[in-house]
Amino acid sequence: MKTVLSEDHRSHFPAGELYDGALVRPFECPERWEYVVAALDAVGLDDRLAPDAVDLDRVRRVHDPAYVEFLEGFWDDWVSAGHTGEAIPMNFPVRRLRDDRVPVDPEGRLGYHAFAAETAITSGTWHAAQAAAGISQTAQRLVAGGELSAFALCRPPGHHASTDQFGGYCFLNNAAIAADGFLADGAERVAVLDVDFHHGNGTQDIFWDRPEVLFASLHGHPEDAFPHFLGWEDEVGVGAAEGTTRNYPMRPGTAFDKWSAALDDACGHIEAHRPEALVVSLGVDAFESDPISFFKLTSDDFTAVGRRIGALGLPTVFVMEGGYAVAEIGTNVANVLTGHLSV
Ligand code: 5XA
Ligand code: ZN
Repeated sequence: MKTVLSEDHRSHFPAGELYDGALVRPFECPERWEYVVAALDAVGLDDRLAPDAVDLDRVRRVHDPAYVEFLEGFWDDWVSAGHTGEAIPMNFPVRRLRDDRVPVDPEGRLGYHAFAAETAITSGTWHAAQAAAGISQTAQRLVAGGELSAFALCRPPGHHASTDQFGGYCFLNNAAIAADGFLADGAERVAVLDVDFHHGNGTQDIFWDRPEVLFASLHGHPEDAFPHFLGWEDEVGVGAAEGTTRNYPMRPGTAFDKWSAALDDACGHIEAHRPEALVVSLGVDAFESDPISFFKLTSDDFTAVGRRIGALGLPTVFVMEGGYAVAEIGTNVANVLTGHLSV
C-alpha cells in the first residue's frame, strides 16, 4: 500500500486552540504526522508518493465555489483589514440570526463560514488545506488506476468540513473529495466509512441527498460529544438518498465489543450498497487514551478494525482524520493498515 504525503501540512499550525476557557497548543499538531510516518516505517509500509497538485475544479464539485474562494483569499483580506492575530471565528449565523446574507467584513465572513470556534485560520492554512486535498485526490487516483488500496496522510483533516463551513480542525473534506473523485471517474456507487471518534457531519452534509454515496459513521453520541448537533441515528438521508446515511452514535466508555458490532452493521450496509470503491475516514481517536474522546478501543483493536474493513474486499482509500494520543497515533494507524493488508 502506497502512502501519499507531503511536508506542506506544516504550514498550518495555529498558535492557539480555544479549549477549556484558554488558548492552548492545538491537539491537532504536526507531530501527529511524524509519529504516523515513523510507525509506518517500523512496519515496512514505506512505499511513499508525493501528491500531484490539487485539482480545484474537483474540489468545487463537493464544496460551494464561494467557500473555496473564501478559504483561498481570506488571509489576505484579514491582514488588509488590519488584523494581526490568527483568525478565530466568534459569532455565527445560528438560530434567530440571518444566514441568507454574507457579510463583507472579514470577521463576519469568518463566522459565516465556520461552525465551531476551536479552529483558527492562519497565514498557511489554505496552503496546507489545498495540499491535503491534493493528497487525497492522488490516493484516489492510485486506487481508481488499479491499486487495491492507498493511504492519504492528510493534515489538516477534513470530515467536519461541509459544503461551505469549516470547524473541528477541518477546512476541505478530503474524504468526500476522494469519494466524489471515484464518481467523477465513472463509478456509479461509492461508500464512505467514518471510524473517527467524532461524527463526520461535513461528509454527511455533502452526500445527504446523493444516493450513489453510502455514508456510515461510528461516533460519540451527539448528546455527549462534538459536533453535538448532528449524528443521530434517525439521520438517514433525504429523497432518493434516504437510507444511504447510517449513523451509529455510542455512549461514553464504549469498548470494542459494542463498537465492533456497529462496525459489522455498517459493513453490512456497505455491502448492500454494492460500491465500486470505499473511502475510510481514518481517525484513531476512538483509542482508549485519546485526550479529547471517550471510547475504549485498544491498539490491538485497531488491527481488527483493519481486518474487518479488508474483509469487504473493496478498492479502498484510507484518509487520515483525527487522533490525539500522539505517542500512539502511529501505531494505531499502522495497525489498521496492516490489518487491512493481512486479509
Ligand atoms: O474528528 N474530529 C476531531 O477530531 C476534532 C474534534 C474537535 C473538538 N473541538
Ligand atoms: Zn475526531
